[in-house]
Order: sequence, then structure tokens, then C-alpha cells
Amino acid sequence: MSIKNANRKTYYESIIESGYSRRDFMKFTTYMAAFMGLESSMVGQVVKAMETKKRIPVIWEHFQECTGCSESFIRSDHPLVADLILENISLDYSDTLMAASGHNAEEAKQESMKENYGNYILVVEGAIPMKDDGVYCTIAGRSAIDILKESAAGAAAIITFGSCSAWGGIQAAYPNPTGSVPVDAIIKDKPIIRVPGCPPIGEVMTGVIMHYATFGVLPQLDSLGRPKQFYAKRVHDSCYRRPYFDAGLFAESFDSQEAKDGHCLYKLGCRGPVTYNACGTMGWNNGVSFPIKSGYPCIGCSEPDFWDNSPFTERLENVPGMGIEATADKIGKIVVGAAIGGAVIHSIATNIAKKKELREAEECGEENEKNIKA
Ligand code: FSX
Ligand code: SF4
Ligand code: F3S
Repeated sequence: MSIKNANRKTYYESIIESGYSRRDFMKFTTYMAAFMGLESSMVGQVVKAMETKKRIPVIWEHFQECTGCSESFIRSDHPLVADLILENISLDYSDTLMAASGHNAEEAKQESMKENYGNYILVVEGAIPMKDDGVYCTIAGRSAIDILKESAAGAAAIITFGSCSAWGGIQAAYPNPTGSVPVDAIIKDKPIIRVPGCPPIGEVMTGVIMHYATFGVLPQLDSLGRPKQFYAKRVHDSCYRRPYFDAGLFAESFDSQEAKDGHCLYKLGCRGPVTYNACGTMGWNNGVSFPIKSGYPCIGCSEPDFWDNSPFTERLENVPGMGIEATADKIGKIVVGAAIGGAVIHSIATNIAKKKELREAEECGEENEKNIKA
């Protein structure tokens, strides 16, 4: 059921009531602040916002998609990432994750949208089919087009979570039989943040919501509407196989000894050089792995229309930024140049430093609390 504004708890109250300790809270806020790219001096501001501000209501719609985005989110390596947004804490409506169903669920959504008009965050997973009056995706007898327009009307901002709602995704891939479009093809009068990936990294959405809760504004976006903190670098820039790329050492086949030894997967079709995402820095399952680490090339799942760029095992013709002639056979020689080599070493070092920073941030949560109180 919808939670009236007066009864809405702060993030901190909700976290403590859910059984977490003050220490867990401090570790979490410090970790997220580091992940959000904030200076350590700003951790206090994040902590204060989480302690004092009432949680932002979230309405979460699902249209044409596989629900992998929700899966990625609820499997986030940090337990509080999901709990911060989910039921009892912040989520007022999600037809996939909420306990209620049918008429009860729909009523709860209507109530929450009315109560929080102009103040809630709308999260959208999935594309919207436009062909034949939207008949290819209906919920409770209504088309996705109608539902999206209704729930967008009272939203303060919209997060398109996943490549389907951000770009159209697999539904919009050629020949796009249902005429699917991304959210921004329909909604033109609201701030829209793209969090692409198929699926995206769960912490990115929490980071966006925490940024909004802390500063009252959305994080800085790039020209494609993606939060800069998380999408400023190519997968290639933070890939642990990058030294092999630079040395011109490539795996020629899957499961070869070279592939297992960490040689670059460029010749096997890797799209890392043209894909912007934080996979190499964050990874999934507590940073254990991401596609390239599991031995499969990046398929560019966070980029617009990536499905139409298949077959994914066909190598890119050239690598942007290294000259049109920079095919895999020549890359080793080109990149040995001191200037580029320096930049590459810098990017790998930055990546390692970022991971270390995130680990340390978690560990120093308590220390921060002392500093904030002092
Ligand atoms: Fe799309 Fe998400 Fe890929 Fe799946 O909701 S981005 S098909 S992981 O589930 O929308
Ligand atoms: Fe990593 Fe792919 Fe770049 Fe090779 S081409 S370094 S595997 S991102
Ligand atoms: Fe997607 Fe490539 Fe990352 S396939 S998950 S953007 S490594």
C-alpha cells in the first residue's frame, strides 16, 4: 500500500528498522560516496541527507524486457543497495518486486502517484511498442504507452534502467516488428537519465537516487543523458586485458590457452573499445567478474542499437582514436608510442586505484563517522 508522506521514513530510519547497524549504514554511505565519485570531504553531506531526508518514493514500471535489469539490481553485491530502494524502504510500486498483485497493486500505485505527485522518481525497464496502438504490451488491460504517459506525468525525474528503456534494446532491433521505442521517444517534458546496459550495474541506479536525495539535483549527465560518473570511460580503458592489447597479444580462439592467460579478446569481436560502461571497475557479484573476465568479449550491451551490430564474434574494423588503420594486427606497434602508452598505463593505474578506493571506503566507514562527529 502506498505510504503517506507524513509516515514516510528517512533512509537512515528505514535502514536501522530493517535490522542493519549504524556501522553498516556508515560503511554503505562511504562506499556509495566513493562510487559516486565524491570527494571524501563530502561523505558527511551524504550521511546527513540519508539521516534527515525522507526517502524518495519510487514507482517502477516494466514494459517490453526480460527483467534481467531487476535481477541485476536485486543481486547487487552490497545488500543495502537493493534494500535502500526496495519494499518497506522506498519502492511504492513494482509489478515484479512488490508483494501485492492485481487490483491491490494497481490501487497502491494510483494512491502513491496522487500522494507524491511531482516528487517521485519513475524507473522504467523495457521498451514501449507503438505499432497497432501499443497492443503488443499491455498490463491490466492498458497499453504500455498509456501507462508510461500516466506515470511520467507526476514524476520529478525518470531513470531509464537498462538498454531497452534507454535505447529500445532487443525489441527495437531490426526489423523491430512491434515498432518499439525508448522512453524519450514518448516523454519529452521530464528529465530523463539513461542507465544503459543489458543489464546495467545495480549500484548505478542507487548512486543516481542517492545523489538526488543528497543534493536535490540530478548528477551531471553526458551528451547521451548518462551519468558521467559511471559512463565516462570505455570498457577498454579499465580492462585488465589491456596490457595484452597494447602489446599486440590477442587470443585467436575461445578457450585457447591465450584466452585463459588473459590475452586480449579484440580479435574475437570485443566491443570494449567503443563501449562506455563501468564494468571493468565495478564488475558484478562483489566485483568478482564481468563478461571479459569470464572469457567472452564485450558485446557493447550499454551502447545504442547494439543488437544490430551482431555477429558479436566479428572483430571491429578499427579502433576509434587510433587512426583508421589501427586494426588489431597493427595496434601493438602503434600503441608502443610513449604518449599513448603513458595514457594507457595511467588508465589501468586509475582503475586499480578506484577499486582500492572503494574497498577502503567500506572499511573506513566508522572512521568517517568519528570525523563527522568531531
Ligand atoms: Fe532489456 Fe531489462 Fe536487457 Fe533484459 O529490464 S536491457 S532485455 S537485461 O531486462 O530491459
Ligand atoms: Fe579488453 Fe576488449 Fe579492450 Fe581487449 S579489446 S583490452 S578484451 S576491452
Ligand atoms: Fe555489457 Fe560489455 Fe559490460 S557486454 S556488461 S558493457 S563488458
